[in-house]
Amino acid sequence: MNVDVLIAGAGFSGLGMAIQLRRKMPDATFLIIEKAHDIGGTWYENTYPGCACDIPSHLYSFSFERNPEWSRMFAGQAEIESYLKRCVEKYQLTPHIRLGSRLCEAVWDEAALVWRAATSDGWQIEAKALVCGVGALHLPNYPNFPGLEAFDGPLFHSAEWDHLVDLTGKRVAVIGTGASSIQFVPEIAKQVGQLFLFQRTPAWIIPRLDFAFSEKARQRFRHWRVASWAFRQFIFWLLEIRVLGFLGNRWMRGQGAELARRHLKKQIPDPVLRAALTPKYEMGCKRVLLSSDFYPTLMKPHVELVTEPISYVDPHSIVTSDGREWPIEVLIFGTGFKLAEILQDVRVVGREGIVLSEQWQSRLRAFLGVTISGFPNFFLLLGPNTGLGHNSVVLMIEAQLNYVISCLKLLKKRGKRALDLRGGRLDDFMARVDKRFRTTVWQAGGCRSWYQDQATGENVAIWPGSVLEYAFRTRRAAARDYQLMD
Ligand code: N01
Repeated sequence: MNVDVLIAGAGFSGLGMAIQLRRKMPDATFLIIEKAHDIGGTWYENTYPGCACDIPSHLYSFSFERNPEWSRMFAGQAEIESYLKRCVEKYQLTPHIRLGSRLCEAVWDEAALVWRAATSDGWQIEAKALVCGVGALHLPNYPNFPGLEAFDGPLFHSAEWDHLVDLTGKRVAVIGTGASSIQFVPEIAKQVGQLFLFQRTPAWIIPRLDFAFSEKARQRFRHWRVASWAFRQFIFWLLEIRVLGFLGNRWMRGQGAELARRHLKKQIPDPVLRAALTPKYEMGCKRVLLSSDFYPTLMKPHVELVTEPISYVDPHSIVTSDGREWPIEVLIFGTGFKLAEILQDVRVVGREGIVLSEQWQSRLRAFLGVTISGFPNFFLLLGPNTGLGHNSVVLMIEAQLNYVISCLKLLKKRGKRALDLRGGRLDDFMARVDKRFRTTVWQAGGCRSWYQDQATGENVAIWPGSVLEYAFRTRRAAARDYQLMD
């Protein structure tokens, strides 16, 4: 099969790419391949109880496909998934999506200037451009505790929730207190008999100002498009200004930390528990979490926070380093994802036989998080160093979609067939990124996080700047950055 653009992944990134191709390059042919059996990416895979967005929904959606119907300030997983499905329907993408088809290999054919891709379901696809929207957070991290394989009960990860396991009245252990865990812990606590929550590092948590939009409010968003635009702008600026704190403004960070401390003090009257929940690194170094029901859940008599490190797991319990045994029937991992392994399972071979996973062995790197020297017409969406700690990542995706479209238009305008990032551009870009990190809270905030390469400590996930700056830098591809080929 031949297409102009092959897109891997049918989440926000991949679907956004297809929509922008439809809108801005209607003649381009494209195909989306998706490993899962439905569209939605993160919002298809994560179905744990309480799964929701922690960015206001009006901003966690495409600017070109605003949704006046959001039921709440922070929509739940099912509603976000339906939003994406509506986008698919509206732009008639279904015939262009191949589900249950994983990208296994993509090899650049230097003679024909095309990508030759192979999928898990045996398809061979020839594409002029390859866009990779496979996401950064989809490989569940299962810590390897001694004895885990002998655990004699159901065990699953938040991103692979086993809905067949009935938690009613059970003794359940949850490991991890990150963004996912603080969403499902309050939900399952309503059902379980006993909950042991194993915390390695406490998170900074601020109140989650969630509320349902009234029918009247939705009517206004529906009838006055300017209302949803203005609301979106309001949220954008409210969040965007926070970047100053992450980049080094101590006063601003102090204000955030004060809000979080007050929230903790108000909800956790017990000073011992409060101390255990107080972070010892600077706010923002790890993702700042939003919850108004996590702390109250920890106050419930059948919920216990365990801060001793886990030593091993045996068939019916977890044993901590103080020798204490925690008897459990179900084990749930809220332990996040393996970031460094993104695209490691896909053989991407560029010019002169360079293999992407080998090139990335020392570090994940891409120019503006999107292009890589030696891999012509290959584009990453939400690639390295384009995640955010302060604003909606959908804004970064949109900026990248613009950039990819501008690359494709550049080729069209110049009558060329391929572009490859010039040597040196990536090194310069990465040097600037690294230099910037030195003063940011991500580097200087005294924590280790999944944003960093676990071996080197380099931040490989976050964009060390504002969304505005990123959108400006990706507004158009500069021909001087690329070698154009025909
Ligand atoms: O994962 P996490 P997550 N032993 O990596 C702990 C996005 N997201 O799935 O901090 C013991 O944040 C780990 O402890 P520590 C969002 O970008 C978005 O919750 O490393 N504990 C931590 O407490 C988020 O950042 C939404 O010391 C271990 C937890 O497990 C990202 O997904 C909603 C351990 C992992 O937290 C990941 O969130 C949910 C071990 N060996 C998620 N290994 C939105 O609403 C790890 N931990 C948009």
